[in-house]
Amino acid sequence: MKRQVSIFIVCILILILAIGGLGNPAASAAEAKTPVAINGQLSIKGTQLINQNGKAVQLKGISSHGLQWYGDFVNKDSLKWLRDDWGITVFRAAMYTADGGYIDNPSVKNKVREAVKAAKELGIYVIIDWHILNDGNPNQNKEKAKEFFKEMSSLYGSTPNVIYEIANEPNGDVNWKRDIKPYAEEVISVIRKNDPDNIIIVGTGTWSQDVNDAADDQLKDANVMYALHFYAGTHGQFLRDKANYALSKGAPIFVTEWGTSDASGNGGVFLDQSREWLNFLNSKNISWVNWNLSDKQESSSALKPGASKTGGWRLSDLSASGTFVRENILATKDSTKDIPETPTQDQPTQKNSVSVEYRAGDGSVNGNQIRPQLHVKNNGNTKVNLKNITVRYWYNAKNKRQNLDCDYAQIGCGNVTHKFVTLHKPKQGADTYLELGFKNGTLSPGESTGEIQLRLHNDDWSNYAQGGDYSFFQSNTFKTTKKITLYNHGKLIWGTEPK
Ligand code: DCB
Repeated sequence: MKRQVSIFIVCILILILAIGGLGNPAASAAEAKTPVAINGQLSIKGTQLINQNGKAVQLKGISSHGLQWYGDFVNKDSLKWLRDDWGITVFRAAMYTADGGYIDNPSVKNKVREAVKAAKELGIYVIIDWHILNDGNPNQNKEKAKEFFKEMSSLYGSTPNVIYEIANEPNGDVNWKRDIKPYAEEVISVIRKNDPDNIIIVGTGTWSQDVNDAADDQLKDANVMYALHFYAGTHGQFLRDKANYALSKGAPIFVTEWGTSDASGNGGVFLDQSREWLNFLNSKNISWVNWNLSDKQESSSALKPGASKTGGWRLSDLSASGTFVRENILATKDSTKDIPETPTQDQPTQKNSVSVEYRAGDGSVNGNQIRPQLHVKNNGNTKVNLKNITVRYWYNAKNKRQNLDCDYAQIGCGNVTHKFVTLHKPKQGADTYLELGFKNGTLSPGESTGEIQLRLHNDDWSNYAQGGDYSFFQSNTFKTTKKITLYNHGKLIWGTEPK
């Protein structure tokens, strides 16, 4: 009888173990095929980060806070948790140079090495970030940087996990051509002696916002990307415009740092603005890393004060930012895709489900008003939420302050919002666009907004020369046009932007 009982218990135990094993297929699958096992050596094609099979890859992950302050959160356990529970494919080790960082305390380098070792064992990518900040000109510690990256590249030259970020955020009186580019050339040549191919990311002026400057004067190395950083409470469309400009010039972008907070790392959180940014980044397949993994009492921190330093976080341990970031990494866990053959400007995913019709409100080309009249129409078979849709009318404002009147809209002028955006670099037929948005309402399949009649004028009521404007053409009947563009959540869904 005793014997039967013990056999019974053993059977139960085996059963429990078996169920436990089956119950966690995700963990065992992750063990088998890690992000680096799948993607291997990264490189650049056009502006796109690609994997060893030539497929586009969008890495997503989180950055440490300053390793000299919050290095305890960086260890194999926390990274494993982030890989398995958050789905990160990349981790960034932010090694401050000033502020008690590497220059005064070179031993923080050991944390970087610990992070790389863990990343190798876990099969995730890792960014070694030379985190300049108060030392805004990277040349200030150039010799130290060369020494550091010489050592890192000699250690990791054949480790595909590693990405080098050689200047976090140049800022202050610092200029791409004069300061950053020459610095980058020297550091890159040091790295390339030991490491022929891993990705190198270079920061840009104004805390890594001036990707346009880098795009105008790019580095020669084939596997270089440029850092774009944003804080959702501070930086909006003007910075996405810079990113678009850089991409249009063929400059690859990596968002190695962004926050749900304002630019101080605190304030907010600004989740709507963050969502707008992530939609943009996802639509362009741009890799991103959130700031930051720490429990510091500031809104950009992912963890609540006192959270464990070794992972195992319950949802209640995550801050509002951490919760949002985790969800947005998990949302698109499998992030390799085939690269579309045609550029995103005229992409095949354009299903023409929403389109725009236009007519010119008066016959004059050189008058003191521009009078576009439009309909936005839903040709698809699902309902469209107008709140997500924006419309751009592209034209030349020649640096004059712009005004808009809505004369009539079937859906109500009060429902139509607008802004004028001056392009950082003018395009063919446009130095500006008028962007319309909608406060609410939906378009059922087949439905249209009905007429929206607009009038633009210069502040000084001087004349326009509409003849050269991208979106303008003379027609007194409504015609479908692709030169007025439509966006869903900021993603182009109709038309062709000017070049
Ligand atoms: C960047 C830095 C990063 C900084 C965040 C938020 O700086 F790369 O190190 O992190 O963005 O400001 C913050 C931490 C704070 C810490 C502070 C100083 O979250 O806990 O006290 O660093 O070490 C930026 C980014 C953008 C702008 C300004 C800064 N901007 N900045 O656009 O004005 O001055 O630090």
